[in-house]
Amino acid sequence: MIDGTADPNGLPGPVLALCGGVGGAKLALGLYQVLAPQQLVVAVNTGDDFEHLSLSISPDLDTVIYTLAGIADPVRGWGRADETWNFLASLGDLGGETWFRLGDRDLAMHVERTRFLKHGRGLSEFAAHAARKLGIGAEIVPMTDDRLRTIIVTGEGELPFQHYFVERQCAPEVTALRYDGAEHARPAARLIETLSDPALRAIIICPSNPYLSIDPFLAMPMLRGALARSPKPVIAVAPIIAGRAVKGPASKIMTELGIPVTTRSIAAHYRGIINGLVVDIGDADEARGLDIPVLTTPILMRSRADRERLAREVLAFADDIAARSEAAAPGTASVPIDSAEKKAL
Ligand code: FO1
Repeated sequence: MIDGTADPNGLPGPVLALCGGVGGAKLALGLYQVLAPQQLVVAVNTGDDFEHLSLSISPDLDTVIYTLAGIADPVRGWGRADETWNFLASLGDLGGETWFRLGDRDLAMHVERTRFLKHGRGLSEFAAHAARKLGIGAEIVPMTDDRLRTIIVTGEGELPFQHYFVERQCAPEVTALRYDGAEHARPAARLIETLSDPALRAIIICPSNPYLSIDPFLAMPMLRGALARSPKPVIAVAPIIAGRAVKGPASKIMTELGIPVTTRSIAAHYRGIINGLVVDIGDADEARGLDIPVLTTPILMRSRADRERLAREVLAFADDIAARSEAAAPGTASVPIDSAEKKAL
């Protein structure tokens, strides 16, 4: 098993997970359950972030934090369990905006984050603070501290992400997507440090929506380059099973963009970035003949046992790919990003 430099406790090096909200957070939780806390860094999409009711809202970060802290609502997947909605009801009584539902418990996160940011402290600092306060041992980092916003180009014009996703319930036809600010956004410092860690074991792209949740990462040229050049295994878990999205509007968006809803399309989407793809066992035939290593296994995560099994299998697959590339070209599997490259980042 090639898993980077062992730490003083003999643990393999860290795993970097890239994820969006509800769907991806399930695998991040599985990884959290099977790894030691210090072995996991979760980098989270911030393209969905927005300012609403004068508050700074980071939905995917909060979903990952609540999920790993064990306080996420198990049915909705977003927001907190045992939520009450008195604030929202009172806001509605005053004729305020209620299309984006902020629960009473959840509200504290937005108020405190807004205060942090107003005092010039970054989103990375707030995420680390909130994770620590809620008892999470793993590191949770926003993909960037800079402003980067996903804009959905539709037949009805351009819509900011949450207006498309929540207010319009993904109804408008998508013709394109753009990631405002991506060209100049810098990946978060901890994300770059983790990517350049010689002990890094693997990079896992969680089964999040490639267009809405992962492309905002890849739209940052520096990050796309660093992932493409990484000597470590980069493994994606497909977000679709048998031609349908596991969660959310991925298949609707792919159809509207004229992209076949297949695991082949996912492999093509991540070409040049990934060196392994995990697809559902039911899609084994379709994935046969892909030009990258494929692991076929049940990928639907309904229970804790499902999440843990998938996390373990993904890690073993990554280790196997690292071992194969080490055997083919000894030494290259552990080459870190060099300092000149780090400076460029
Ligand atoms: N999703 C909804 O479908 N409706 C909501 O009213 C809503 C409110 C909300 C509040 C806080 C939060 O952290 C997430 C919230 N989400 C809501 C989820 C969010 O819009 C999406 O899941 C993500 O942005 C997509 O990953």
